[in-house]
Amino acid sequence: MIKIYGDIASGNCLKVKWTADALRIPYQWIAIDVLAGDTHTPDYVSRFPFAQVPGLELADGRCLAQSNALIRYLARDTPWLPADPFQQAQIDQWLFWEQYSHEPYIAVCRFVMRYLGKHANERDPQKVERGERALQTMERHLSQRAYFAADTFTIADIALLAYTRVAHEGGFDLSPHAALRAWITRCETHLHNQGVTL
Ligand SMILES: N[C@@H](CCC(=O)N[C@@H](CS)C(=O)NCC(=O)O)C(=O)O
Repeated sequence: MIKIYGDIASGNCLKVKWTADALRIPYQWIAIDVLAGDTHTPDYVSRFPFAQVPGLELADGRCLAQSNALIRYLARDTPWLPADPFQQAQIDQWLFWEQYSHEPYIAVCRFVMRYLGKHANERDPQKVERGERALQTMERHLSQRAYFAADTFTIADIALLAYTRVAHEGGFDLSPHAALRAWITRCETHLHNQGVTL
């Protein structure tokens, strides 16, 4: 059986958990406490060189890191990652964008407020501005479509849902973004129907 190393408070880890749960992939969850420094032990770093969660260990001991690489691996040969190369590239463009232009702002502002206990005013203004810009990009895209990279739900939606649905915990107001809010509900319903507990 595969092992997923994760911290349940982390959206990056939840992406992997939701994917495995929805696709009925059996796994053992190894709880890692990021704030306690569990990702920096020699044993953990020997498996996962970036010293971060999530991590995936296959039954034969091979290890893989980076949330979007993990969901891409788990969703292979399923409708969540269609075989068509161009469709895969369309999914990939959102996976890369999520890690470079969304997660570093939306997730980091949430971390600062929820885990460091800071007030919204204490967030880095540049991160706030970039986070707002990311939400606007999503709203613009979703005003024409139901899902990010295809007519149906794919791993691009999983990757973007994890932190967007809790963006308010980082001080972001989703009320002006009607298409984005409708997409969140659509994705949550879809995952719920697949048996995922969010
Ligand atoms: N690009 C990585 C980011 C992973 C990441 O930032 N993980 C955080 C928790 S959400 C972590 O492990 N932080 C601990 C640390 O950096 O020491 C991914 O997508 O997996």
